[in-house]
Amino acid sequence: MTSRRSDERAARPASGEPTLQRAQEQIDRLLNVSLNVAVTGESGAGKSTFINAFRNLGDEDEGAAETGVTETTTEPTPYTHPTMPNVTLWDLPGVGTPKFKAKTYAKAMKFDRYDFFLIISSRRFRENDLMLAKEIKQKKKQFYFIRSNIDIDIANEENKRGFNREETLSKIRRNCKENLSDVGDSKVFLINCRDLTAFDFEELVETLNSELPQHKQEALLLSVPVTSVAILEKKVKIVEKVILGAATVSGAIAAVPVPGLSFACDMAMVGSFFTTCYHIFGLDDKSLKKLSERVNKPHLKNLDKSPLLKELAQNSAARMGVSAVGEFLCSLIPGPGSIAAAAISFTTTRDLLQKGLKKLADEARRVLREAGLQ
Ligand SMILES: Nc1nc2c(ncn2[C@@H]2O[C@H](COP(=O)(O)OP(=O)(O)OP(=O)(O)O)[C@@H](O)[C@H]2O)c(=O)[nH]1
Ligand SMILES: [Mg+2]
Repeated sequence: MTSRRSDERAARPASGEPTLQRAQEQIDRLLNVSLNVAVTGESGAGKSTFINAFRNLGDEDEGAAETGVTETTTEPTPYTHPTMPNVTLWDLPGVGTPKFKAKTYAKAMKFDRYDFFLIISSRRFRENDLMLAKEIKQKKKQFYFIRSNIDIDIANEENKRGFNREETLSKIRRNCKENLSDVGDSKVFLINCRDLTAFDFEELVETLNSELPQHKQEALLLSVPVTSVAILEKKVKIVEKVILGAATVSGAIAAVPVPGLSFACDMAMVGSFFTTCYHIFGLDDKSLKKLSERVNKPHLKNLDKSPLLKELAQNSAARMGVSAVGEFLCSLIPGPGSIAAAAISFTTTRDLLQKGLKKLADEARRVLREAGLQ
């Protein structure tokens, strides 16, 4: 009979880490990728409003950037993403105000420290918008041009005779591109900063995703709000990859139980892994409330919760022991009845993670279906 200690050793992959720990490490690694996004533009363009929407916060919520009808943001202010702590959106003061003259703005805002820039411009293209684009290009950085207040433009135009929504949007896009032609072929996105589910937000995410370095792409995708099924499915793919990467162990080892793993420790890891996913998929109560308001479907925030979601909600609200979530997931997989008392193999842990992911992803799909965001 092999001793408990040698079983343990045999069951561990070359790196010496069990699967769950690896999954947690991979998630931690993603959570630690730093991404600094500068949001710039003229005063009143919608910078702070965009940042709040991106962080899934209302303008009145605790921790939200202040927004207003007069010059509001007067210092470059970092806003950390609530789920992805190393993704920071920098709310820069408006350019071209008496306080921040266009000439000295780039230097004062320390343009070097950002990964990329979002220039937000509302209503009419301005000289300052072009100046910003030139300064950013000069620093050999990338910018994406956001034309905000599109909802207002459309509302103003739609009562005119012969109104054509697509033509109006194309006209605005063309106008921005033409005005930016001095700095090359620029990417322009039409956005309602108060509702990212409308207009070009998804195209913006798609473009950023294709242009950022791989590890930053994943950090970005995990941090964007779930505004559509396409975005949700991208997030699910990343988490799937994390699980598979974490579970890549040799076939022989994969089947061996790991009696040495502490049950309590594993269950805490499973719990914390899925609590992170729960927020990333927008299933937490706050996100559901925001979504229900945005799509004007009050019943969304009171949707019947599956037992797994109930556990996650409780765990998330209490910000304490996460083992109940793990225990619940364990009860879903066939195996030695009470896993608490038995060994847990790498294949078992991988199955558990995959089953949990599928359940959460299905919940998130159901929410989007109910919200009419397919
Ligand atoms: N309808 C609509 N309103 C918007 C949009 N973007 C911003 N607003 C409103 O415009 C006003 C100014 O927005 P802010 O986000 O405070 O603008 P800012 O660019 O941060 O302004 P400063 O901090 O002064 O530089 C607020 O009342 C917002 O609610 C948009 O896309 N659509
Ligand atoms: Mg502001």
